[in-house]
Amino acid sequence: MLNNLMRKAMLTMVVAAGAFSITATSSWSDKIELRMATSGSETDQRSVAMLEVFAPMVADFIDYKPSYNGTIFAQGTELDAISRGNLEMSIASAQELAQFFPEFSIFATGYVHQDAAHQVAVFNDPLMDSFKATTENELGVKLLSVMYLGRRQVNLRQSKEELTVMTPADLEGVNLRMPGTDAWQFLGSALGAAPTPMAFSEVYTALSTGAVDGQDNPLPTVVDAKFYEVTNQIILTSHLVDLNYIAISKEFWDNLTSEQQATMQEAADAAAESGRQKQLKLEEDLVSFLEEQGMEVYEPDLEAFRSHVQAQYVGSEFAESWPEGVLEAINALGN
Ligand code: KDO
Repeated sequence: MLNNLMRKAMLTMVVAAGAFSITATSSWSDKIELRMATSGSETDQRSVAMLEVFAPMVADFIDYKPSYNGTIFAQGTELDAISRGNLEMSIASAQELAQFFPEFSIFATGYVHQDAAHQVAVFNDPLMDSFKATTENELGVKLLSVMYLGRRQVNLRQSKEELTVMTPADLEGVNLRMPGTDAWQFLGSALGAAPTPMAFSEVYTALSTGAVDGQDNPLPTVVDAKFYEVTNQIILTSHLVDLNYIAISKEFWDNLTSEQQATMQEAADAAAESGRQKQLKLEEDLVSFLEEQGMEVYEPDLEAFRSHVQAQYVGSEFAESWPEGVLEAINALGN
């Protein structure tokens, strides 16, 4: 009798355990792996927003797998990897897209975007439709949402006493690291400097050894990457209100149900907004932090920079690629 009871109890436990593991297994196997690669750090606000806002909102059906600091895919190779089916998502840039489609350089042009709100208005305006369609149809990449990277500033090793920068002429001969694509190099030249192409992951060492004189990035990046440890001044040129796009494989997107797509779109927009607000708050607070670290932070002759930079783009190969009327439409969306 006892044996029978124990046998039944054992059997019940085994079946229950089996059911649990099947349930557990089936719920995990229902999740689709989504690999996201970025050259940004794990502590960068865009990465944090993707992990803390995007991932939980899609956790019912997505197994989110982020990789940072360009470890899996070097900066600038992510879009090609997505296009080839080797990656599902990246935090992409207009400058990288301009390597495939030159017209994207309009969103990487100095002094065009005015602020974070302007970026959102532009991304959601019908003027973006042809740009989004091109990336989907020709690259297999869907642009889900626009992220705020921040206002890019010139950041130099030299002290202000050694080199005071008030106009682009003061940057002549300065070896300024810029990211590797043509649009970035053009911006570096438009600022008046001598640009050097270099991946983000190499910048700290290059500044510490003097291989370059400086770099440009928003203040949150200068702090997150600790560039203030190896530089002495920041010139508040605000030469580019910079952005990134949450870019996803179109094939991956098309395989989702319409409900899953709606959830993922909502999650991407929520993550972009969360990261945007944190970056804006950081930009407000970090000038004093950087001055406490001994950095000299000052505003140059902004009108001299704005007029010089914009003059370089007029008649440039980049401006030739811009669709008729788009610059005017972007400007009309500003304040
Ligand atoms: C950089 O390499 O300076 C840059 O700011 C370029 C951006 O488009 C973006 O790739 C960014 O690096 C990385 O996300 C690291 O912050």
